[in-house]
Amino acid sequence: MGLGFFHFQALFLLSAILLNFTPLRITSVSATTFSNFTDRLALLDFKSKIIHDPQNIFGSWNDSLHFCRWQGVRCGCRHERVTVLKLDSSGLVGSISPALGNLSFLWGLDLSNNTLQGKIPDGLGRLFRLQILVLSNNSFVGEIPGNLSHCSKLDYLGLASNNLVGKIPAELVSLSKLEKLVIHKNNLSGAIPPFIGNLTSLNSISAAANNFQGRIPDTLGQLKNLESLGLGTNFLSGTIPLPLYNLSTLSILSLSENQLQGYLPSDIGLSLPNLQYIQIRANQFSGSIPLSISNSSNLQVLEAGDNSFSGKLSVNFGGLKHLAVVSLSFNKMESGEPGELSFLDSLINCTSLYAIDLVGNHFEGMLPNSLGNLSTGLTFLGLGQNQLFGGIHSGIGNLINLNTLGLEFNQLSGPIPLEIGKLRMLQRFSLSYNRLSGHIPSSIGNLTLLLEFDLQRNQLQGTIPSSIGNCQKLLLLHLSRNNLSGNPPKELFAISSLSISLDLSQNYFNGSLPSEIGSLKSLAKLNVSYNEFSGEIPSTLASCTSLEYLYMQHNFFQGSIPSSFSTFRGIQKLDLSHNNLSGQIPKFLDTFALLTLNLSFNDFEGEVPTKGAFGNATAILVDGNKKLCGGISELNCCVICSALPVEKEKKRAIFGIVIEGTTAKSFLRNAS
Ligand SMILES: *[C@@H]1O[C@H](CO)[C@@H](O)[C@H](O)[C@H]1NC(C)=O
Ligand SMILES: *[C@@H]1O[C@H](CO)[C@@H](O)[C@H](O)[C@H]1NC(C)=O
Ligand SMILES: *[C@@H]1O[C@H](CO)[C@@H](O)[C@H](O)[C@H]1NC(C)=O
Ligand SMILES: *[C@@H]1O[C@H](CO)[C@@H](O)[C@H](O)[C@H]1NC(C)=O
Ligand SMILES: *[C@@H]1O[C@H](CO)[C@@H](O)[C@H](O)[C@H]1NC(C)=O
Ligand SMILES: *[C@@H]1O[C@H](CO)[C@@H](O)[C@H](O)[C@H]1NC(C)=O
Ligand SMILES: *[C@@H]1O[C@H](CO)[C@@H](O)[C@H](O)[C@H]1NC(C)=O
Ligand SMILES: *[C@@H]1O[C@H](CO)[C@@H](O)[C@H](O)[C@H]1NC(C)=O
Ligand SMILES: *[C@@H]1O[C@H](CO)[C@@H](O)[C@H](O)[C@H]1NC(C)=O
Ligand SMILES: *[C@@H]1O[C@H](CO)[C@@H](O)[C@H](O)[C@H]1NC(C)=O
Ligand SMILES: *[C@@H]1O[C@H](CO)[C@@H](O)[C@H](O)[C@H]1NC(C)=O
Ligand SMILES: CC(=O)N[C@H]1CO[C@H](CO)[C@@H](O)[C@@H]1O
Repeated sequence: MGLGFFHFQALFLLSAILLNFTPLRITSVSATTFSNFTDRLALLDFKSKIIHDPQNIFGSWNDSLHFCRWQGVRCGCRHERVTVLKLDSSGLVGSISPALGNLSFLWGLDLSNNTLQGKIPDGLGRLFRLQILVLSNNSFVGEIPGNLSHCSKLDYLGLASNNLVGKIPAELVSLSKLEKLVIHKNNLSGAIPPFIGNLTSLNSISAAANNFQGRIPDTLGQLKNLESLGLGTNFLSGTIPLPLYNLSTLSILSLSENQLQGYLPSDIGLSLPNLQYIQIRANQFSGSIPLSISNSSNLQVLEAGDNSFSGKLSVNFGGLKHLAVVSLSFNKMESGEPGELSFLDSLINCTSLYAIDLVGNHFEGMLPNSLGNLSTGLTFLGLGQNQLFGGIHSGIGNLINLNTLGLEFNQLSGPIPLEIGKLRMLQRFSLSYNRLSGHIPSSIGNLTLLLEFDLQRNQLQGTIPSSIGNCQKLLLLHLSRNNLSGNPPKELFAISSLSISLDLSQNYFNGSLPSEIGSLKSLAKLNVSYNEFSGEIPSTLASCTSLEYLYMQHNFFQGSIPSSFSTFRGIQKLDLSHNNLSGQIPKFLDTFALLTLNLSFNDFEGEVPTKGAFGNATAILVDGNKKLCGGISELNCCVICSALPVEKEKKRAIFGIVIEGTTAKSFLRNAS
């Protein structure tokens, strides 16, 4: 396991724009009017299909109140006819009555964010005055009714976050007034139909997270009012149609997680001057990031990770005052020229900067000093998996709002600057797989919010500062493969939050493990292997009852396996090999669901159990223990117990008598 890398993903779905109707205004209503009878009946029928009303909305839907005063109902001024029904976020459970199709004066229907089920009734197609239909965030199933095409005044169609299936019905081509089509997070399929390009009033299409496939139709280029296009997380292929780059009004272009390919045109920043969001992550785009991006002066988010972009990144970001996210992770950016990271200098001007993610590229060079002058608003800095070398400048301590700092898998050298202690918001911090040297600064004790801290595979030396005990939220700590030494402070073993992994392996740690280790009650993986630990295995270790992996091999542990280990029921892999452990293999181990157990090269004695994991020769390693006997024959390790020479001295010590000829087996029986 291990962190590998930190990777930023701004999750951006065009959210449903929920409409705020103006407050309920009802002009004089005569209580004796019976003329608007059908509206009342339709509302009552609607009510009858709602099976759960936790906010008691329908408490006001009673006989003594005119229906125009019922909660969520609004009538027109001239006729007492329902014009708006707005019952969003009301916790309603049930289905929608087709009778709503009788509310023929209705222009606004918002039932979003409830738990309405069943199909969307095609009777809604009779609402020819309807302008706003919002059913987003419910549990509707079935297809989008083609009958909605009769709602020719519709300007907002919100059906997002339901379980709708099927294609976008061809009949909808008649919705010539439609401005917003919000259908993301459904299970719609088929192609994005070319006729969408005929809906020339459209300014927003939000169709992400469906099963759409095929190409993005060229006809979308006819949508001269289009401001946002969200088609992410579908199965779209082909290239971005060139006519789309003519939509100078476009501010959001969100196409991440598809199978799109091709280049970004070199003049993209000029042809799309209003771009605020470009999200094309996880596609197959290639070529370079066009310099003209620097002309998109409103740009906030550039998210182009997980593609095949290459070449030098020479964009001058200096003029992009609103830039918040630059994410180009997992591409092939490089130039082979010095000063490859100088684009970072231009980011100093971007005072809204929030995240920089360049993980997994081929960037080569020193970390520029300008890093410390980036916006203090920066929360994410990911430069891992590149070819960066040189030292980490102390200026990094200026980025006081960093939540994630990843510099892993580079060739950085020199010490970890003391100033790291200023990054008090840091939660995830990795410097693993570099060439860092010197001591772990004690200022890390100031990073009290740390969750994951990975320093593995460096050349760090000295001891672990006891201040690490202040990091009481740590879930994971990896210090393996360094030159660390001394006895780890007991404060380390008292970080009871540690739950994922504590890895101290392949250092020069010595001394015994403190009894505090029993505080690690949530820890799943403990690795202290390949060190110089000595003394007995503390019996408190058995209090770490969540342990699944325990690696203690290649140390100088002595004594026997503590009997308290019998509580280690969840353990899957246990490696105690290459120590000086002695005594018998505890019988209770044969009741554990062990995947592997390595006891080899110790000084264990007596009989190898045969039951449980011991019945599987590939799971068990016991060789290099001269005094063991028995075990299943496939183990092929030990003499049969009757052949084991009896150790006279020991028997004397225990029994005070010598029983010549007694087999070790019966000896053991006698002893128990
Ligand atoms: C809806 O209107 C139709 C006629 O247009 C009528 O038959 C039906 O009863 C009405 N339903 C309700 C619930 O008002
Ligand atoms: C009808 O609803 C109104 C508003 O909630 C309430 O004040 C009134 O008491 C209700 N009348 C009856 C008979 O339930
Ligand atoms: C959706 O409804 C729930 C209550 O059912 C509410 O807590 C939540 O804020 C609503 N969401 C929106 C976006 O209005
Ligand atoms: C969708 O509904 C769920 C459950 O009621 C709620 O938690 C969530 O906030 C809603 N989301 C929106 C965008 O309304
Ligand atoms: C759907 O629309 C067609 C054409 O206007 C109409 O004949 C049909 O009755 C509608 N279906 C419903 C259930 O309203
Ligand atoms: C969505 O559709 C796919 C196939 O198109 C199907 O496998 C999947 O179960 C559907 N999911 C839901 C939530 O309906
Ligand atoms: C879309 O508009 C074009 C002309 O602009 C027209 O030829 C075509 O038939 C229309 N498509 C549909 C499905 O109506
Ligand atoms: C973009 O618009 C210009 C001017 O209106 C036009 O000449 C050009 O052909 C258009 N390009 C595309 C790809 O539609
Ligand atoms: C940063 O902004 C200043 C003033 O707004 C400008 O003079 C300078 O050129 C900008 N720096 C970069 C690298 O664009
Ligand atoms: C760490 O915190 C202590 C006080 O809690 C402070 O004196 C010290 O300067 C801090 N170190 C760093 C590097 O921020
Ligand atoms: C024996 O142990 C090996 C290694 O853990 C495992 O792959 C294998 O499935 C086990 N065989 C049986 C029969 O449990
Ligand atoms: C359809 C209908 O009957 N509408 C009537 C509702 O009530 C008002 C006020 O009495 C009338 O003006 C509408 O004609």
